Amino acid sequence: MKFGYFDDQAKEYVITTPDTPLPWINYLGTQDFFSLISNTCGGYSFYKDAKLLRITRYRYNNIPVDSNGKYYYIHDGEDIWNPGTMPSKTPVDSYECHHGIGYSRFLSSKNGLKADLLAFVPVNTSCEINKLTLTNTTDKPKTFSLFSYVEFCLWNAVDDSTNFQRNLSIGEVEIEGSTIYHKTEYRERRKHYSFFSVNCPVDGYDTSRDAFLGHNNGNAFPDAVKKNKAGNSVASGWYPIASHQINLTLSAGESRDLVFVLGYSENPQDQKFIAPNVIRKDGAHKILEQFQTTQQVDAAFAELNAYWSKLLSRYHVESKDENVNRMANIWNQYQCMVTFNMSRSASYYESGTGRGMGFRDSCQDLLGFVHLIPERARERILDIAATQFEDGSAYHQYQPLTKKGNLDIGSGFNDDPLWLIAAVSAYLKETGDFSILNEIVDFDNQKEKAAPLYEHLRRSFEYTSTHLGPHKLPLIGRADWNDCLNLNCFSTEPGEPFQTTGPSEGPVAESVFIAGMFVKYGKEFAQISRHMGDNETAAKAEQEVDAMYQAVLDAGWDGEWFLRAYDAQSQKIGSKECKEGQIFIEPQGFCVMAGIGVKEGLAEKALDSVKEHLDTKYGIMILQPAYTQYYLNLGEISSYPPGYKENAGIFCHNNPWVSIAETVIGRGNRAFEIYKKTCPSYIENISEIHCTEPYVYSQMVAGADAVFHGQAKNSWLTGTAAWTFCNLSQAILGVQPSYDGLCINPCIPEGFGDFKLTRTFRDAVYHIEVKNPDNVQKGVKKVNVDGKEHEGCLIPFEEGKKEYHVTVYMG
Ligand code: BGC
Ligand code: IFM
Repeated sequence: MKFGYFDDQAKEYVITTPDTPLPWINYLGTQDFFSLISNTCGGYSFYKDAKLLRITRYRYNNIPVDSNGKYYYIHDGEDIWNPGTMPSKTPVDSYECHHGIGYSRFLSSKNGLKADLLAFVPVNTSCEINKLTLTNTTDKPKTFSLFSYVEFCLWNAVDDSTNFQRNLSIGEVEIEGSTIYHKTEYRERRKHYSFFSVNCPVDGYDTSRDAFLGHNNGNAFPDAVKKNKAGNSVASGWYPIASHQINLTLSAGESRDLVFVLGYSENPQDQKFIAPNVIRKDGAHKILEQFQTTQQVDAAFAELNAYWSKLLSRYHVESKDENVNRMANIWNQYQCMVTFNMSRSASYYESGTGRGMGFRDSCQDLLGFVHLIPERARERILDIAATQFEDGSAYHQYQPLTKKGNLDIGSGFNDDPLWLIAAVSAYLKETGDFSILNEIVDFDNQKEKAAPLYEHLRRSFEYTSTHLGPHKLPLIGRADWNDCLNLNCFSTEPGEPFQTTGPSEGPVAESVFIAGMFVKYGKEFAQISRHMGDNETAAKAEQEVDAMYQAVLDAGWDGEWFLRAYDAQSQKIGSKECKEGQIFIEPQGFCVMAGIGVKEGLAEKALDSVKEHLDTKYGIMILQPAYTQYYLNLGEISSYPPGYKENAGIFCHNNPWVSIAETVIGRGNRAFEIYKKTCPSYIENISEIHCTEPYVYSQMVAGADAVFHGQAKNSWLTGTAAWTFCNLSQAILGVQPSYDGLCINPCIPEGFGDFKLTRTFRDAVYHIEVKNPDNVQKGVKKVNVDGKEHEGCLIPFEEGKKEYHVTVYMG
């Protein structure tokens, strides 16, 4: 069952009912100012950091689940209704929510009054625009009133939801014509303020939540709206909000545009001549004067669309398969931008207050983003690397505003260092900009400890090679990619909860997954070293990679598949000898991606085992059999009920690893089968089972052991976005950036047919045609570049050349 449809022309998903199985959201904003917005107008805004600079308030864990947002109430005759239907839930005569790329649009109507609400964050401006167009479609004049509503958050979202003894006394607002300023904390010279304004005179306003809603009222039918009379309240402490009242009369057929702007601004540092509580409004004025007219707003919206069209055109495929085209050209790339911006901080499943930017997460997000805006990827790499410790290990997370490592979480996830190599090598391949390796980057954010980025990579590599266990496999530390496999969490008492903050590294527990990473990214590091002319380091790295390869063959192979790990007692994890958790997905995907076992014939076996033991119709599960009881020696993983999350859920993130691994051994049919199973567009018609948004990936789909097999959770912020984009764009469709140029080597299913691709690579445009006359799954028999026959799949990049015409004949 579907709850809407894709409009590929408009690059939109059109939701046709407010009653989606879960809130289906979108993200507004490209750089600093961001909003989350659901299909019923729920959500919130923040500037740079969802924890520290939260602009509007949202209550997670609320009832109903999605019940705060930016709302417009229309009081027309007897009815009070909202364009997105929430919070009044008054039935409307028509409803559509169009989630587009960087904007959302709500089209609804009631009693002959049509509302068209367009929400977007303009490029390079710290505000969200809500353009509301109201049209009287009857043949008589219509008189009604409109009320806007946003609830301010007192900036630090954690403090805001906990420190009431203070916060209920500090709220301050100021009103200037149609602009309401939220200036709590301004008194403390914290620089920032926000404002909510409309481009017309108002008939009233409210800034006190209680005055607007009425005593003990929810926000479904505010008192002021019911009475048709704003209270002109001026909040002092308690709960500051911003609401405008606008009375309107529209003649038959008449339309009226109203432009609401929610903005963020910072006052200049030098404000010593201004009383601390008097707001400097010039920042707000500058923003507001750009959006006073419909023409200005339409121009800003056109600019946003042009911005996105240009970005998305950097990778564009035309194949017979509309799902592939839609995901590759629109939604998958879009989600990659969102995950790049948010990491795992703010979604409807991440509160924005817990996790900032993840070291491993952001490194992986970058893999799917680097082709879009390489300059931002560069900046991100340098920020991430600056949170690395001198020994090569790293803070697991950092706060986006301060860019400082998060002390509460600390370090000890032993896969982290290698992800930095993954990110940097992706950047180098995309851009050819080796100068980044000479950038001087802090360790632990301390200037006195800085070293070139290349040295950071060397220490990443060395951290792993110097932290090996008894089987010469990498020590796992607190966990590797699988956060919940905590093999060093020694609980003292039976039944006591696991402690992931326990000894971060036992001398014994080892990870075959990290071994796979080390082989894959160790090879990259060696190649990077050669490019730097550091042949000695390269040769040493290659030796260590070879040794690790051997260690995996010696101690990481279980007979039919790769083992997952050794625990703190050196017991096998992910082995046929185990009672439960006999096979895990991660090492199968990663070891084969790294090339381990390919020539020995083990790769094929491992991937066949994945199919046999882990596959379901909704995707590949992370492990089997699920843990049915809690095992103290395994940590959080077995704390989950069977079928959910890391305990045998379908982790969408590592499905593409297996799909890519299949392309390594040339099995295009199977690679694509795997791709399809979790691909949002392919499973749109089971939205009632899948439940999350059909246009983006979710972190997890419940596995076969779960009660709700097939139901997804944690949509949007997942490494799945980047990895599936790598899978589709590089492994399946086969356009692979490499240090020296673009390599084209597709691995597609039979019957996929010919396809065309346009790829911007280092500011040159590659027009690629892939022809497959023999209907093979992999293999290139002939390449033509600019009309000339070309040897091999790699098309070297030539400085200054702006266009390449490439034809690839598979066979
Ligand atoms: C786990 C959480 C864990 C988190 C940390 C998740 O996938 O299921 O329980 O705390 O990762 O990164
Ligand atoms: O690898 C992690 C990721 O960092 C956060 N979400 C879950 C994944 C698997 O545990």
